[in-house]
Amino acid sequence: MRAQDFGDAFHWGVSSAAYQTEGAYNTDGKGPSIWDDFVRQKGKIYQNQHANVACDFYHRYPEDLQIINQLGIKNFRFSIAWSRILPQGSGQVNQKGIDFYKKLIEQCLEKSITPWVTLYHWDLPLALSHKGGWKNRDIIHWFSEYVELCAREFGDMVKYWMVLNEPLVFTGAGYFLGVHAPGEKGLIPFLSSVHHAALCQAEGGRILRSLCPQAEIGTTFSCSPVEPYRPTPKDINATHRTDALLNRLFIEPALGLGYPTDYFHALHRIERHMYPEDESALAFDFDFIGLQNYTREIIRHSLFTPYIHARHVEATKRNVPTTLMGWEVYPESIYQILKLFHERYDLKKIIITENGAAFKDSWHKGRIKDTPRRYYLQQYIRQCLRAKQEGVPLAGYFAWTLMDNFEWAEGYKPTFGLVHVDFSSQKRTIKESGYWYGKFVNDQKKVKISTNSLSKN
Ligand code: IFM
Repeated sequence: MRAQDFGDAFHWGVSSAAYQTEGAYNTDGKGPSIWDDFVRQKGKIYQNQHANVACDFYHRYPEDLQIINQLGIKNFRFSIAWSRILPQGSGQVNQKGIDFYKKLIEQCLEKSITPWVTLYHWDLPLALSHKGGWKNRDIIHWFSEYVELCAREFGDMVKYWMVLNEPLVFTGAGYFLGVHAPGEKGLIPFLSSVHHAALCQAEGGRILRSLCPQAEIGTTFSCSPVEPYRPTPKDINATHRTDALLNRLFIEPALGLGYPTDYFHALHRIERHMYPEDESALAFDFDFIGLQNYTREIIRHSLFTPYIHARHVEATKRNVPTTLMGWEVYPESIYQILKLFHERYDLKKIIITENGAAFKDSWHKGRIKDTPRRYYLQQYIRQCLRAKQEGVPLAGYFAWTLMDNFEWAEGYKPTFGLVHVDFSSQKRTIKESGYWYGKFVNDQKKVKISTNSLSKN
């Protein structure tokens, strides 16, 4: 397999997110976000860790861009922290925050690294959360103001935009399960947040298109192929319901298909939050769809799981190789999801905006040998090529993630980075996988794929 097999126009990159890397949580006028608040609540995050400093990317971004450059990676996906530029979420603009992102983007461009900007990667301004956050329909106005500001300030330098990162995760984990910020639980907070996020997704696209006509506009979805545990009608129906939730909930309204209520009837309750004009307001013609895939899910019927009556069978109980997240290593998942989205929706362009793995890294003579991560990337990329060769309009691949960072409720324990970060000294060390990825995306020569099976972690 060669990077060139994907074609010269293919976008190879690395992904990251503001809250997970920037630190500087209250520096230069930044306002607090829901995550700054959530991490302070005892017992929410592994070992009560936080991202007050994280990778200190706010101060060290020139060094990090240098690493991206050294590896010859040409595309860098990062997000803007809403409360760094609008500390209260709306109203007063923080010029120092604007200046930070301008410098970051300028330095990318100087180094011939193309910036790919995500507008919302989960760090809602706390002031807006106090007014109901994603549950409050006013978020459409707050979000529009934020998107307009970004478009006006950065639109002449940024071509590639993603409106939301994984809306199912921030609404599901944040407003239904309560395991992510802001820690709310229940169907009503979840469905109202879903509907407002879906409206913002489309409205954000419209604002970008009107203010930045040259822009390529996308949004990103977490997605996984789902399979029934047993071929029984109950498990098969549970799998359909899970598919509606995991893979269809946000893309179908964006495509003008409405919410996927066919299998998952509890979703009908979302209609209570809808105004007559919303059906058309949910749709937007995105230039690309970002898919983020890590694994597959095996689903069984479960009477005791409210609303969905389905649960996944944990990979750790299935005797399969797993990552530190407990996610199955299953390279074909990325092929299956690419085929599924292509065949179901006939999308114009798909970008894999995240894929990667958390493994324990080991030092060997001053270098980090993370062979399982290298194998993982090689095998998943191989499956992307397979999908592309079968006609999927795949135009890019971004590894998650540039460097080890704050993995939300799991803290710093699962390390996904191509670059190791020593959080006590902030020293960066490129891992074997990072060198491999840089070599692969540049060097057009054949890179041998190991046939060794992935070890169980
Ligand atoms: O770290 C996250 C990222 O913020 C969103 N997608 C999945 C990654 C790994 O869990």
